[in-house]
Amino acid sequence: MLAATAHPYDPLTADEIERAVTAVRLARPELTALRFPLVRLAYPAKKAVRDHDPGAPLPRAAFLVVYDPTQASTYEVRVDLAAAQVESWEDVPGVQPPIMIEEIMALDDIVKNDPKAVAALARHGVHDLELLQIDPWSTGTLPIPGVPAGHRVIRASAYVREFPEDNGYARPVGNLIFVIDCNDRSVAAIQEGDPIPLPPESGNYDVDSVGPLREDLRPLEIIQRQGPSFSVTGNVIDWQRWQLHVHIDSVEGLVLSDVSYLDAGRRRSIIHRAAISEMVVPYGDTSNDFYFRNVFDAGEYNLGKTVGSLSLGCDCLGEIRYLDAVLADESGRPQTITNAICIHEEDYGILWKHWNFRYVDQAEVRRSRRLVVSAIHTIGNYEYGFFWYFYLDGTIQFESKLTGIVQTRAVAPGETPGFGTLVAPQLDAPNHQHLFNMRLDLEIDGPDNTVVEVDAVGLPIGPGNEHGNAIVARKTTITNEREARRMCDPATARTWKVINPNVTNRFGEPVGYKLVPFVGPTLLAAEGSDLARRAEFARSHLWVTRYDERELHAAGDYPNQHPGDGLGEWVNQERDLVNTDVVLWHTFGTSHLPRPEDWPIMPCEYVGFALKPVGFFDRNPSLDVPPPDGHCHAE
Ligand SMILES: [Cu+2]
Repeated sequence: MLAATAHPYDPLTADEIERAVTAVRLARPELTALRFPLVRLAYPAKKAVRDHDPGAPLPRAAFLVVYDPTQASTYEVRVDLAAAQVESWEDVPGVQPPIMIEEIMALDDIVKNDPKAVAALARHGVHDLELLQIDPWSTGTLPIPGVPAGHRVIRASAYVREFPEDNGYARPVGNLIFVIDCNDRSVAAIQEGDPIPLPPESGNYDVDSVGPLREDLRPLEIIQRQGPSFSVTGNVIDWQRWQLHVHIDSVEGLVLSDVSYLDAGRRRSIIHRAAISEMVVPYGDTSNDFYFRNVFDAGEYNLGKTVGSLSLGCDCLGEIRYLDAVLADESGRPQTITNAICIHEEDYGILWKHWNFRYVDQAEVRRSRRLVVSAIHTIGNYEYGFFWYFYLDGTIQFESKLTGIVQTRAVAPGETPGFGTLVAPQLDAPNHQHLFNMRLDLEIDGPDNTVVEVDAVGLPIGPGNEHGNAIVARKTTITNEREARRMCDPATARTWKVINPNVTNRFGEPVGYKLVPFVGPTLLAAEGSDLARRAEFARSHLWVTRYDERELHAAGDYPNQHPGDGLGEWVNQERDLVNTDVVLWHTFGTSHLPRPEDWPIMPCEYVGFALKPVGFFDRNPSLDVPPPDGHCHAE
């Protein structure tokens, strides 16, 4: 049962994880080799959450994906936590759970202990295996030589380090890939071509490697003598009129729930739940080392488990509050990631201003600030920072910060890469994409909403528009999942407005929030390719579906070694979407053509979107923000 201060979406505690795993083991004691790729809260029914009185008891349950490597079997199990009893146990045939961290950790030994692999490395000039780095690549459904059906596969690439802290991505071993059978813990095949010399330069970026450092940066300090303007109670944050619940999920990472705004004493719902439902990073290089490389970081790698521990004064500045994350490892033990979520406020320039220069020479200006809720994931070579921003004017924004180290490929001296950029001598950074999908279960003043596509269009010259200057908002209601796939249109400043037809503002118009895309690419993999089927979600900027609690992950629950599932399948149900519980799925990201400036470590690249009120309020909701106090300088 929930404690009095708890929220129905509070993640599993360490104790609850242990209870759930113990219940699973006791239910099937004959299965002695079980692994636990996923242990998460079994989300209570949405209606129960909506109707939940704070402090009232609500049953708690856990959902587990359990893998038996001896049988290559996957099970989905639900555990009643109060009774510590298994409620349901289902066999899920034909799927592979995500790649497990322990499988990644085993790669070094598997490769270095395989005589064929050692001989291949020697052919490629690598003789000292002590510091060899082996990276894991998911494999999709491309043909896999030498592996029995149903086995788990990782393709592995190798990088040479000269000392433990050395950046291995500076020296990829070219034209050499190992196919690993994770069930047999063996090298099933070696895919190699002619040896390529190791690139000559190292690529380190720590202080000792890059000095001398510039000396003309003076301190810039954030001081909040009276503390921050937010409060944190359990996993619930209150800031200004906003209230929201946050936690880290093992698959999705940072999850927002129950986002509401207190408007003249009335608490108004905006987001029921928002999280990254999937993300795919496909590489565009056709060589032996790269043609198979695309990763679904959520469904194939458990994105949420890659969250890092943040430290004061570096990742965030000012008055910081942190929340820990407790996630199960694959043996089912709870692990605490301290300071996984950072909560702080940032100054954000001006909120609004007008200088009445003609008659009274008077200016009114207000400062903008935002609440920042963030977490940073490290997935192999890359960092993804997920940042949610809440503003004083009702705007919500999501930003992903992409940084870390670009993926690399060795090329022969003098060779110009066909599908990438030289970032150092003989070092190619192949072109690739980062495509995120945000599942937005919005709830604008209640559960029943409608999505309207809005284009700003100019009208042709004609009656009533004799001068050809007319601009109108062209509105297209998305009525059915048949029309659920939409694309951005920068020329018409296309947005998608989510309205509640049952609640009107003072103009008699339905209240709404609009999704403002920051225009970016969709998937570039060719029609008919393995990846185009598997990453169907990334081929449209927006999808709209009718809410179904089983639909959480845009590429399906098990994209690892799967031919394709998720949004592309679900919309075939052609469910009606008007004045009902709708879910928006927004694909956004970037096509990354690497620059020399991205090496040896990449300055942050930013992608994301905003949610803005449109007639949700009757006027600018930030008029009551007080003017700046005593900190303005005349010169
Ligand atoms: Cu990139």
